[in-house]
Amino acid sequence: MDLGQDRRGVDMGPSAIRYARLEDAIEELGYPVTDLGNAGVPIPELIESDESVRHLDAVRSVCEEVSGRAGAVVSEGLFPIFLGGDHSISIGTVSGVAGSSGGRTGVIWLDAHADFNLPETSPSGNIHGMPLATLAGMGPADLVEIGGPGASVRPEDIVLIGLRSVDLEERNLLREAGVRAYTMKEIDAYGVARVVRQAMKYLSHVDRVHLSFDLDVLDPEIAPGVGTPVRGGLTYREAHLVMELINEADVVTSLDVVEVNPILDVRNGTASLAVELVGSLLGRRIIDLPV
Ligand code: 5AB
Ligand code: MN
Ligand code: MN
Ligand code: MN
Repeated sequence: MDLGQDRRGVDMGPSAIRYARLEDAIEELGYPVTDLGNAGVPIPELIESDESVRHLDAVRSVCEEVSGRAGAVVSEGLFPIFLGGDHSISIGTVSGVAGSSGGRTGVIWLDAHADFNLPETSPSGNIHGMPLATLAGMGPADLVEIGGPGASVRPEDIVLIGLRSVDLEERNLLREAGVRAYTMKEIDAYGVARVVRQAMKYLSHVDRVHLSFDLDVLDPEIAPGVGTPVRGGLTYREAHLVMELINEADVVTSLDVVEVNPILDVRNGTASLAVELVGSLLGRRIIDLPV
């Protein structure tokens, strides 16, 4: 889906990621994969939106479908991986995962942005800047209700990592909600390993963890194929280390891979890097010897 923002192309993200052989990469690790195909998404040229929140109705109906399908997969005890698409799909993925699993769902949000805007604070009207606030119960009522009434996750069960572009009013919302956030400053100052270990400790009380991976958390030099690039992101090795350390903690139970834009990409490099990083998250080792 690319209805949550105004630059065309992220709707082709899932094709690019499949083409970069995600399925093979996971099967090589010994896990069987079933591809459930695409969600039914209208193309923006065919729908009209005079909404102040761009394409609100269409995003709601897509996220409702995704939420239902997410819930069904989790109920079977399986690990769902959701390919975006713009980040508004996470309103569907996280609400579905959280709503059908019982207990508390924690969220790790890897992103250059906080995605914590409300319609009233958004500078763009784009829903991909609002999913996290929505999941915490604060977004447009129509979207908050997806997957069941009320918030899908508690603000204190959310950790943001990699921030470097947060709007002014969005900062106040994050502070008031009490969300834990590690910006690139903390990563530069303490190192990515310490940040990830602290984040894991912070989330140790939850029953399951959803990892929402916006490719724009990576530096645009290694991941140019994203809609909203911001300088100063994770390096190649930092990104792998984040995934390797999250794998070591063995807590993640569902995953989004979002915001890949093949139109802006170079030789499918961003999608290929996404596939590599999912491999590290799911346990690919450089060497199998004990150290
Ligand atoms: B993404 C911005 N904060 O709300 C807004 O890529 C950008 O899912 C949002 O992280 C970026 O429009 C959304 C300016
Ligand atoms: Mn995002
Ligand atoms: Mn982002
Ligand atoms: Mn984006």
